[in-house]
Amino acid sequence: MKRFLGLFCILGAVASIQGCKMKNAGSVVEGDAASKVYVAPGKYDELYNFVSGGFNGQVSVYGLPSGRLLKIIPVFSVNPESGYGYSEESKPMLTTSQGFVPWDDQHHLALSQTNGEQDGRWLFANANNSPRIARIDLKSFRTAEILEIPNSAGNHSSPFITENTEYTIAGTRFSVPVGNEDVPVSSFKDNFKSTASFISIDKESGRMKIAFQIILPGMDLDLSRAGKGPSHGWFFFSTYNTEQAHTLLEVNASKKDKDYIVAVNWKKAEEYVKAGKGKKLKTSYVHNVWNEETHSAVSTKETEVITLDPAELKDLVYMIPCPKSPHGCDVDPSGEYIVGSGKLAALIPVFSFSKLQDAISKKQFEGEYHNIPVLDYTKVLYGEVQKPGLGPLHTEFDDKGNAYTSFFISSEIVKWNLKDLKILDRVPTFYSIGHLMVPGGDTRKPYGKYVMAYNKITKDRYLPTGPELAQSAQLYSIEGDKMKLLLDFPTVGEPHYAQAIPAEKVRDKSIKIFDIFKNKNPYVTMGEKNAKVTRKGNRVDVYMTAIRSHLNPDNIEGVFLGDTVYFHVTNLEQDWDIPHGFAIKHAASAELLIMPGETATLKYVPTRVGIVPFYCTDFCSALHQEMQGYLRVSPRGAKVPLKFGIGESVSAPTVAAAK
Ligand code: K7E
Ligand code: CUA
Repeated sequence: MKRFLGLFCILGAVASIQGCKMKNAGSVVEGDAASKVYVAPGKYDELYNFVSGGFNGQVSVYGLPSGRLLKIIPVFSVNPESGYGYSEESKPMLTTSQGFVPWDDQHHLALSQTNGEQDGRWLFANANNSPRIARIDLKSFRTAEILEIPNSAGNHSSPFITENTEYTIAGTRFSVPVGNEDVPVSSFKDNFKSTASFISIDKESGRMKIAFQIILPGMDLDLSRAGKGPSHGWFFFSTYNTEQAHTLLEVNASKKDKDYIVAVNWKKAEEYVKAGKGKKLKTSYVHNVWNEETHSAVSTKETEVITLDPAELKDLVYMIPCPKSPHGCDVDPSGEYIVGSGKLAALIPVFSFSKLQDAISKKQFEGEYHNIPVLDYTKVLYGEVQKPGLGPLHTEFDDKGNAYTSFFISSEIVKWNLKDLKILDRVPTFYSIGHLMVPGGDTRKPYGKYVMAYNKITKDRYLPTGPELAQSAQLYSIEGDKMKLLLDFPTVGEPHYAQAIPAEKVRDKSIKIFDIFKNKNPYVTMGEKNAKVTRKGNRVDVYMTAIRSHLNPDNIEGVFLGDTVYFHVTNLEQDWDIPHGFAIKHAASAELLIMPGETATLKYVPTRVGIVPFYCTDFCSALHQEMQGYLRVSPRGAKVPLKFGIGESVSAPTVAAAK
């Protein structure tokens, strides 16, 4: 125990010394770096870079190589800027089996693939805290779907993807009791399980569905990757805490010399499911789907999953011993090499998929882990990268047979060769890198050219901003033999994994407007002449239109304390980049940002008698500032008739009321 605590103290000290030592390290940037990242005004970037937001819960989009922030896509956290999670239409997106959840922790991203190459259709994102996977549509850059994962906690090894987007994955970081939940924490070994959920993706619509869940022994599934090429049909998960500790994991989960990489044969799993070997398990989770025609989400309750037990079903799961609590578990572009990164290991083991197949067929096992065969380490090992650095976390690959591993403690990226496992180069990162990313580096066809570092600590890199400093991304050229730092920029939230894709695979599919004639929102107002206000009991519905430069109606009277008012705002514009906003004084929610052709609804409950102004928040025209109006709120029981209108019609309440 002492030994481990001691080790952590030393590692901590190394990290902080690093912090000071690197103070003037900015000089490692060479003279031509600026020209390599300069994207002239009006010119487009070469790549889209999608970056996880960590505790921000969103996904941000940068252009590369410039590092310019293009957009923040609201995914797992409410976003008052756009009304995501506040508008009536979008609230169901953030619904879970436990009700509305306004925040999450977003770590990993996966772009959809066809034949092992990025196809630019969808981006998948995980939520760690309340286990979910989101699908983002890259035509609209909006969250199209969120699926909750039952029997899971800490959905960390997620949402990695297979080479034809057959499945995206969700693995539990926390083991939890499956079935009866009310058990002592100390009964971990008996009652707690980890689960690997395989989520199928419809080829046309992208719709997700939990195909099956594999119930594994209690341990922590950390990261995962799909096999590709020859290893297509397999999924690999890194694990820690195979000691099955339930307290002081810092010490108790570092006792064994080796944990495992779990190798799952998912083609076999499909056979078992087809043959009816799966068990149906009652549970509850929700599935939220955004409809682009109604401009609203529907949340559906699901009650069942199919589970598979690898202790009973043979040839489904194998365990590969891997040193020292591996974090990353990465498969190279050829599909032959599986790289495990033991956080406390002094080497990087590289496993061979063909040797794995061979060892399985020859039954070269060194034992069992809860009735699952454990392969002989030496029989599946391709080789070890010796003395690579301190604290390896993640590995990405280029198109020339090289691997790039991030080292948190020694704060560097190390380039090494996959064939001879020799170290070729190392560059410092500023500071304490977590993930790294080569565009397409997780596919069969890496784009190469750049490696990005996503760093946890920035210290002295930017102007101080109080106790909390930005995290950062750093761009390095990998075109030559040596890596070269080109640029760094602060990120939104804490970045973990990221993806990047050549711009042309996404750019031209990007939609510019929503067709107003296809708008099927039940509260759409088709044209200004249909604008109206209706009352049913205490509920008032305002059917409002927005077009440059007025909201219609812009005068509303006959609303009383105790009413609930729904503003359904339809943006009648059919021009690119002309959203309108809607905000009303003292609304206890957000604004709405309504895209051309879209309808969105803000719920507003008046809290006092008086005149309440509302206005458009997005500077849409020369007379944007005039795009405003008034709502009159009267005491309950006051004799104020319902009237609404704009211009002349305001003074004709009877005409308006008769509409
Ligand atoms: Cu940041 Cu992928 Cu959550 Cu490693 S994990 S750093
Ligand atoms: Cu519409 Cu400003």
